[in-house]
Amino acid sequence: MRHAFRLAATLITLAAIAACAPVDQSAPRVTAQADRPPNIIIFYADDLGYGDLGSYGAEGLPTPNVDRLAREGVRFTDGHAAAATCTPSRYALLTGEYGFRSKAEILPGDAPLLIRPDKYTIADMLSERGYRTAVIGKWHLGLGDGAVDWNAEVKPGPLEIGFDYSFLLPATGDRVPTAYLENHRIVGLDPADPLSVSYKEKIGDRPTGYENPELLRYKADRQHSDTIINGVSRIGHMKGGKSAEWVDEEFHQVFTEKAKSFIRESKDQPFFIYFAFHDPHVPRLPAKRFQGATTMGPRGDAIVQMDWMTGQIIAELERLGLDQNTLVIFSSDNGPVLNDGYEDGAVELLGNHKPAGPLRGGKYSAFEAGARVPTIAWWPGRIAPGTSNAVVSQVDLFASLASLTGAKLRPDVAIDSRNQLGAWLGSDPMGRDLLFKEWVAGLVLRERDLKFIAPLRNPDQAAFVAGKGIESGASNTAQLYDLSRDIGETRNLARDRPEDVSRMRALLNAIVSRTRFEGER
Ligand code: NG6
Ligand code: CA
Repeated sequence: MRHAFRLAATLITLAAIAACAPVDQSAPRVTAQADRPPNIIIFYADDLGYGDLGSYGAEGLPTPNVDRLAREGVRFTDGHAAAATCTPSRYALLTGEYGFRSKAEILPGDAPLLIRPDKYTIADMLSERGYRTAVIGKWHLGLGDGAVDWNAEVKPGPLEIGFDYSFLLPATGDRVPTAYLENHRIVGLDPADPLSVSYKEKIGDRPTGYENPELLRYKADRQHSDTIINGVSRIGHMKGGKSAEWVDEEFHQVFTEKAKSFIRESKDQPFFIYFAFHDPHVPRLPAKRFQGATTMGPRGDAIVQMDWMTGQIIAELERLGLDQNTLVIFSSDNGPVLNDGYEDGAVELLGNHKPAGPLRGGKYSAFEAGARVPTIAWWPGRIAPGTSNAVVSQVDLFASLASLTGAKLRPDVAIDSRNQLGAWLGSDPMGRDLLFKEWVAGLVLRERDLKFIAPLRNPDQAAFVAGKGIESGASNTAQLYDLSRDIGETRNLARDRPEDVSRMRALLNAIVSRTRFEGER
């Protein structure tokens, strides 16, 4: 039924495109590819900061493949994830709704699926428009309904929320289970050695970081000191599943190959790939060929690895002649962090590199480095090369891609997502008037260059951010910054401009209490 519907949707799209096409007998015959909506790939880095690419000012960090996308496409200076941490950013990207509406917070590795099957996702929408859809890489949005049996079919998961194919790192690299999940099954599992995980107590007989620190490749904080896998202790305990254990140093090859084969298999119909890198999230264990690619240690080398993966996938598009009909978005789920639980040299070897560029804060933070991230849109022949200062948010990809593919959205779905297609394709220089963002303990609103950080009742909520050497932005009073003059958020204007503070507080409250999409999409 669903397939029949999809086929019908594809035919309608093709008919609509054909109907709009001017009839010109002398024109060369249009190829099948040109008749269809573009393929869409979202490359989504993990913890990549605003200053972490050559095209965003980094030196000593060779990222030629992503820099090429930036040079040939639109490079945004004011592009944002919806939040300063992974789970709510990904939630917003896939649902078009802010994470706080569903209490999206950093999840343990055994959490249930946060996006419930009845939620309409970007993958559902593209699927209805005739796309073949895949998610490859880091998930971290929960799986299953509660107590997951990793030895049986693991569901609901991506396949129940609109994806046709999934190949996942189930949560994060630093959380168990450290095994790939392909569609509903853990890959390479031996039924005689069942896999289970516990986030409460030790299970199984693998050594742990807290008992056997001498076995570790990197010293870790207490949270990252449970089961040791591949010489690195993780968050949570894992028992069994030996044959399914991943090798972190193989991620680059494994995920890249999965994406390339999905592209090959899907080349005759429109496809959508949400390609979620693990790099440069902790634990940073780049493959041997990237070790030493920078003088910054594993964090820098992991960024080079991420860049290589991007280049490989783009090369496959080009080899198949699909590049002219593929929209590529490149971005990150949140800003940078150096020590996020492991002593891997990220702090000591940083040198002069500024992962956040000129911005204040970092991952988790209310300051701009929390969620302002490298953002690039590339579509050869369709997007003109250039730099855009438009304010763009990943929450808008849903409605913008709906507009691109001709989908009509009901007002009760993707309620925070606006059609900003013009900004995303580089023709609208302004983008959003209001930009709402979450950080690990609170909310932020920008009205153009004016930035309001809502006060916290309990600023201690953000204490752990400071423990990572990052300025959290937590305060029990409101903050107001004028980014046009003060990109580093050093002068709090809240006292001098009480009307601005109260107006922005009201605007923010209106967003929080919204239940439907209002206005035009
Ligand atoms: C935190 C982890 C951190 C990282 C983060 C998620 C601790 C002390 N820290 O809880 O290492 O895994 O969660 O990162 O446990 S994110 O990019 O997926 O949001
Ligand atoms: Ca992240």
